[in-house]
Amino acid sequence: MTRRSMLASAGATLAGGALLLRGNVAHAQSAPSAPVRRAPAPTRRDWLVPGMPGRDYRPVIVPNGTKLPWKIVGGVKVFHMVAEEVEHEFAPGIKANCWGYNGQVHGPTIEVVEGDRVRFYVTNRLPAPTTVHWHGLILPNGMDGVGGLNQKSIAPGETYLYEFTIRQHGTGMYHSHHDEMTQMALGMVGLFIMHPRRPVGPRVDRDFALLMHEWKVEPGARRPDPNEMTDFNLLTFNAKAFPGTEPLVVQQGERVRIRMGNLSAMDHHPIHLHGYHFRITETDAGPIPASAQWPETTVLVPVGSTRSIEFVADAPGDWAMHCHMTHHLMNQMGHDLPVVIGVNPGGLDAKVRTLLPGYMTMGQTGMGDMAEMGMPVPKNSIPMVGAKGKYDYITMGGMFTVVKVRERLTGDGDPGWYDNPPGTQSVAATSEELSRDGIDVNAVPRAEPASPGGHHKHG
Ligand SMILES: [Cu+2]
Repeated sequence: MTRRSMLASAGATLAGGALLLRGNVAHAQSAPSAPVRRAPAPTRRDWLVPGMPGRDYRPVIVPNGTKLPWKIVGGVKVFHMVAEEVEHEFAPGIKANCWGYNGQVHGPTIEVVEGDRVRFYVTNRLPAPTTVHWHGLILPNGMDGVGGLNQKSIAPGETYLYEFTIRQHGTGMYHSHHDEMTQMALGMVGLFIMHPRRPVGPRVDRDFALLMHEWKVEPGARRPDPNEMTDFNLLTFNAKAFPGTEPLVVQQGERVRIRMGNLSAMDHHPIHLHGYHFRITETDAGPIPASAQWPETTVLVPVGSTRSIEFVADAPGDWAMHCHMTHHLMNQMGHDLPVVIGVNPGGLDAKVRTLLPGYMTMGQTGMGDMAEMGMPVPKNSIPMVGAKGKYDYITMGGMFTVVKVRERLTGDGDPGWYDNPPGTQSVAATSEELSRDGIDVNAVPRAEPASPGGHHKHG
């Protein structure tokens, strides 16, 4: 009998004990006349002593994030989550009134160990009912948190109790499962990290966790629009759009894991890491055997899923990591604009200026120069792309961050920009280099046929 099957069979009797507890609390608060279903008392505990950070696991790093604190009562890890309205900043310059947990959007990351007994009190301070669903977790049906199906929804002012034993390890999530479209769009999501009780696989030195989401915050508005279906204008890692995203800081030679979850409303995200080949080591249903792990440079993280990747950080530098859907690299107002690339405004600007003083046609060479030239943006909004980089303007926003690998780290903070060793960086070609290699920049550009029947002629 494996440990998992042992836990599973013992857990069947424990589910009743958990119901009993929940029933008592709910009884006292909300339903004095409802009959409380009495379940047989548990015959034995199906959980282990609480796993402790440092001793039993190395805590995950959540860039821009927080963790949910806990205490131990009678061998059980006890948490308290408060669903409430939260003012959240997506990037410097844009804030919105969201819904989250414990003052955070997304909610704080939950971190536990396989075999832990966990007890979550959930207090609802929202004006609407809510529930918490523990996404990807193996648990008793009555603890699964689907409003109406598995439990009464938690009314405003009520506190409900969820209790179960962690019977797996890997990366899960949590989110509201009442009026999902509204409540998840407003931010009621979080990560649920479960460490193995004993080490599995190669030791990981840095263990990062990112949760992806997408939002519609109209320029100037203060409330994300939960009704949006396609035109999201803030694409986020841990609820931050670049340049609000913290870098992932790594020392050269370390083994790195990056856990990624996706609770966007409508979009899967292919996350691409530069400079490395990584392995996809885990889905939300657990680890992938080493023989079945895929080498990749991009990992597709579908909505409602998690994926973990691992690599050894042998190459120092500032390596971009971003969603490869290019519209997910734009911030507000990067969408739905007329195409004016290549347009010669001629006398148009002067004519429009008689009506709109200061008018200037923009975008004839694309979007890249728009933020850099300081295009004014409406109140409570941000430029559609980027931030100043070391060498130039970084023409990406949204779901973009940087993995900063350094030969030697002096602290855990942002080490600044990477200094490329001389001779290892792209710079403008000199006339000596051009003449050495016979490159005439004014020559007609050439291409050659690439198929046997090819008759492509150009130059
Ligand atoms: Cu994306």
